[in-house]
Amino acid sequence: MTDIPKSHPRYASLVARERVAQGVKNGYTSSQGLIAQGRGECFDYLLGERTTASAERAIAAAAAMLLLAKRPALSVNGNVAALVAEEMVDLAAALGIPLEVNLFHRSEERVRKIADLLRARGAKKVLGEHPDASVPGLDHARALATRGGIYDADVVLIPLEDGDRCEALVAMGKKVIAIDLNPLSRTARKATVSIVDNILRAVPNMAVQVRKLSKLPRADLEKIVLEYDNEKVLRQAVQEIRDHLESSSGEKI
Ligand code: PTJ
Repeated sequence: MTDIPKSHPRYASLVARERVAQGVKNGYTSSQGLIAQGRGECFDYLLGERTTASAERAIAAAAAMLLLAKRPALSVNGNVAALVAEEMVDLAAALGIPLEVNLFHRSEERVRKIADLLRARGAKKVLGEHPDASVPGLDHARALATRGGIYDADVVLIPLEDGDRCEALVAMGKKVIAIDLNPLSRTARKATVSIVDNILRAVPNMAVQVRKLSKLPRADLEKIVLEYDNEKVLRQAVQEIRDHLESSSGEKI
């Protein structure tokens, strides 16, 4: 890896870039993942590279929804593996559930490499290497899913996902939690809960919230979910971008 000095003003962003590039070199991240990271970076810049109030609200609702779920599932793709493998393992441990490798540009070799990486980071159980079902409405290998995992989950976390698959999972009747820095993306618009935040900040924050909220009675969790309004949160995320642009440019937008 390139040696990036901690004093560099863009240290966090350069490290993230390096991790995705390393994922491509190691064969678990797709080359398209580099483009996805660039797009994400751009939106993070517009947001001010911070977890906004709307993202905090979405993270709390997502944690409550995962805790209330009968069969929650956590999806991992090549970018997620490159950026937050350890943190996803910790989130799965906090919920006591497996992780499932689910790829857009699927190859059996990448699935195996990601599963191996997650196991090396401490994952107890990783699904996705032997899919036995297909998400209806999606073509080719990207539809593949596992019974007992994403296929029959009632709540699914899909970080950095493509809009089609998000829509197809919602059409199956699932509650879908997205992590996507673009509040205008189809994924963010179609998901039940959209966390507009960098996955680097969102996943550790979710694990903290899951552990904290797990001490609450079910009725309190239900209240958090009931009061959550995703459209409002997405409007607020766009407003937060505008506010940041106004404060950093000194121009009224
Ligand atoms: O590993 P695979 O084959 O499953 O492929 C994974 C990618 C991410 C390449 C694939 O799902 C893809 O092409 O995704 P998209 O359509 O580029 O969408 C990714 C979304 O994630 C975009 O809206 C980005 O803004 C957003 N994003 C990128 N990096 C981050 C991010 N959101 C949060 N944190 C990031 N670090």
